[in-house]
Amino acid sequence: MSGAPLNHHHPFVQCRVTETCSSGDNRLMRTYFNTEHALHRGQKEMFRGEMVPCFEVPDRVDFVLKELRHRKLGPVETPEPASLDVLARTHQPRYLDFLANAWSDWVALDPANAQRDAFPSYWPIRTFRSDVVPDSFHARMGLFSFDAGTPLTSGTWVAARAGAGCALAGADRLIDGDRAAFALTRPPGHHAGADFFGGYCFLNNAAIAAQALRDGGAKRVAVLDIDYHHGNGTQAIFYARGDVFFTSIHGDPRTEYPYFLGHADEHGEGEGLGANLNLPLPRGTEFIDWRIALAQALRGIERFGAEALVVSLGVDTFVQDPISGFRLRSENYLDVGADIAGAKLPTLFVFEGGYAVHDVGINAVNVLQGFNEAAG
Ligand code: OKP
Ligand code: ZN
Repeated sequence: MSGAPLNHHHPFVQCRVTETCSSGDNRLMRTYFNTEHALHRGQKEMFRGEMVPCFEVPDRVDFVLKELRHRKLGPVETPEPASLDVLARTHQPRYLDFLANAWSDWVALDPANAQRDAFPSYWPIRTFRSDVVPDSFHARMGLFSFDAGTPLTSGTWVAARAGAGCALAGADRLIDGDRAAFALTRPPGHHAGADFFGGYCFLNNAAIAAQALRDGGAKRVAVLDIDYHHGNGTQAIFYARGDVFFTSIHGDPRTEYPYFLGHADEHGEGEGLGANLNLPLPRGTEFIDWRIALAQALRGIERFGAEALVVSLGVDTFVQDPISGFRLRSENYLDVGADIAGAKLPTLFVFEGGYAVHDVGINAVNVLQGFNEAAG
């Protein structure tokens, strides 16, 4: 982290429009790629009572990387993994401690566990206590998770930590004055809360970046989540805070994962009241209606007065996505990027979902290219 203190020369204060931001390189979008990502490679996931091959596979980001290089979007770099101190700005220390030791705890139960991924089976829902961290590893898995569809593997912690480092490096780029950056990483992050994993997510990369932007001098930061699934973790992390605005366009939680959060009447609480905007849409929604919701989200961000923007970039809104229900086409993603550029904010894209593996690269890079072309 650069840790640059806020002063009157700071880009966040000096300019919200790209032409006046001269301290960084505005022509290229730098990508921070998690070279450790394949260390997280789940074998199977629980899906409706059956173990099925994981949807969230290493190939996903390799297709994006290939497409980025093909279109010469900008340089690709790999930063240092996130430090525990920086992660603790967003996640609870007891959760980080659990994650860091989970794999060795799992294998300590039985050496044969080294060959199988770990899953939770027991959860402390209403009426149970969550303040006592159990000695049992099985119980800890449940305490720190919310679904059975997220395998914890031998390389999960290392991969996730390196991924958070990519999000942090991207935030640093914006602090140094760049117009935009891209954190290309998996596992994704937006379902992970301050102290829980789930939805294929362990560390909330977008939230970690938003916090780093705050710590780097941006007074108000917005997170725009355009993944098909509601970013319950990001919402929860900032729900009571007035300094980070969260807005999300997603499948209606009445029928879509993660089911228990993401309704339109969730507006934030306390200091955060008014700083949360959910735009749930029915399964089957086409781009024309999705784009109206995007305009509404962007109006919310403008009204909030954000100085920097983090985009949770999921492309599982694609018509052919195997686990999602919106109907966006590849060419629509160019418009998505252009619309986001219209916010005229320093923007960090953080890769999230997208499971139509062969199209994920084209779709994600279309957003970035559409952004670049509109940003000029
Ligand atoms: C993560 B991200 C399929 C059912 C849904 C969880 C979906 C997580 C999506 N096994 N499982 O938001 O793209
Ligand atoms: Zn998703």
